[in-house]
Amino acid sequence: MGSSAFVLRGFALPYADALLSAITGIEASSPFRHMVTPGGFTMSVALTNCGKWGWIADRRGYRYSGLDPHHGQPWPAMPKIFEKLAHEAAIAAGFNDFVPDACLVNRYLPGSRLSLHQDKNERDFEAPIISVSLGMMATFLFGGNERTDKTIKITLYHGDVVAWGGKDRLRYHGVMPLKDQPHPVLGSQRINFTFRKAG
Ligand code: MD3
Ligand code: FE
Repeated sequence: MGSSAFVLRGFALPYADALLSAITGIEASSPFRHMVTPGGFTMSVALTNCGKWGWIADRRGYRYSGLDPHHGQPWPAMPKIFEKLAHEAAIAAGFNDFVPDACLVNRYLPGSRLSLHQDKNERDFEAPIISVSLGMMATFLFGGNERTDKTIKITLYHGDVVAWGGKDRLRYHGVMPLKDQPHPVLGSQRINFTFRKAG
């Protein structure tokens, strides 16, 4: 990967049970939903958030909001164990003092995909992003700073963590349509958490 992007294989395995049981609480108040992009496309990935800020898409654009538009209430708090995982993974990748204030939770089913994009709704591009994969494997696409730059493919497995920042922070990335290769614990789904400093 780029010089400021790191794949930490299996780093989240000790946290997997805690992450999965926390999802039950999060989705009870802020359910997974398929957002509609400003262009009018319904995302194949279902998403929810926890933490102070949640990422949303609607016909007006992409942004972070302190309130879940589903019910107009704040997003569920970020569990302490999420903060700890993100902080420890950041340190392992050489990013000190990372304290996330947003956690996007993406749920993929067979066929779900995420087209090439940059993560640029955050206020501060100095902070890294930490991504945690659980469940079915996915083929991740990692491009350059322009949409048309060549991409490389990286397979991400249950428990893998990716940390990126610095000069790689704004690189285009995406996820290929998921194949149905059921995971022994999660079955036919993949859950991805991305921890960010949004505010
Ligand atoms: C970006 N999620 O939610 S995270 C997203 O697997 C998102 O759900 C994907 O992109 C997912 O915005 C991918 C993993 C990742 C890894 C390395 C990157 C994103 C990256 C390097 C540069 C930029
Ligand atoms: Fe992204």
